[in-house]
Amino acid sequence: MKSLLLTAALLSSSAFAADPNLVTNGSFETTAVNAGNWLLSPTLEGWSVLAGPANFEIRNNVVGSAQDGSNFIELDTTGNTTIAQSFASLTAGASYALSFWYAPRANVAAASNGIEVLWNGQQLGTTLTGNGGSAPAWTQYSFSVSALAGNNTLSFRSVGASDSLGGSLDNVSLTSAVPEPSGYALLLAGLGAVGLIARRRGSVTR
Ligand SMILES: [Ca+2]
Ligand SMILES: [Ca+2]
Repeated sequence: MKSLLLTAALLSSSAFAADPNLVTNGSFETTAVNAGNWLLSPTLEGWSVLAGPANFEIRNNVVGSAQDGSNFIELDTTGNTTIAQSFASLTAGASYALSFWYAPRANVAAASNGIEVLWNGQQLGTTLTGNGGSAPAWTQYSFSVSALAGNNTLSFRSVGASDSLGGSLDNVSLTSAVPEPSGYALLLAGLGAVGLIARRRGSVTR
């Protein structure tokens, strides 16, 4: 009895546990960068450069701290770039929750700090920018996006003055916005088992 109830509870809780991040290397931590340093890399796990100089600028707590982990990236590398990640197995028509953190670069004017976020080539929201000041803060942005059949592409591009100084990005996540149908099925199965046990127990003890 107890073990059956426990099983039902575990089934229902696991069905509604936080969905995993579908973004590969969304926090940009897989490339080793010395603390307090930065580098230009032609590769970055999970990501590709769609436009601009063919490098990623990965920074380890230099000119600002990472929002998550140690690394973050700056999109105006040696010029404005567009980086992207594609998702091949999303459910067509389903909604997904996109989240990321943006910060303007310290002591860089808003006209040079812009970043745009695009889902399947369509811009989400407005251009993110800000006057860096001496200690710029990270800001989280969240969007709901709908998946098309086939590949879906998330991209970020730096805009404004292309001068090797620009906005930063960290902690990108994409998660399923609602529980999967299998999650509901597991929950219903768990509740059904509990109800059946309760009825049986009631008939015996009465
Ligand atoms: Ca990070
Ligand atoms: Ca710039």
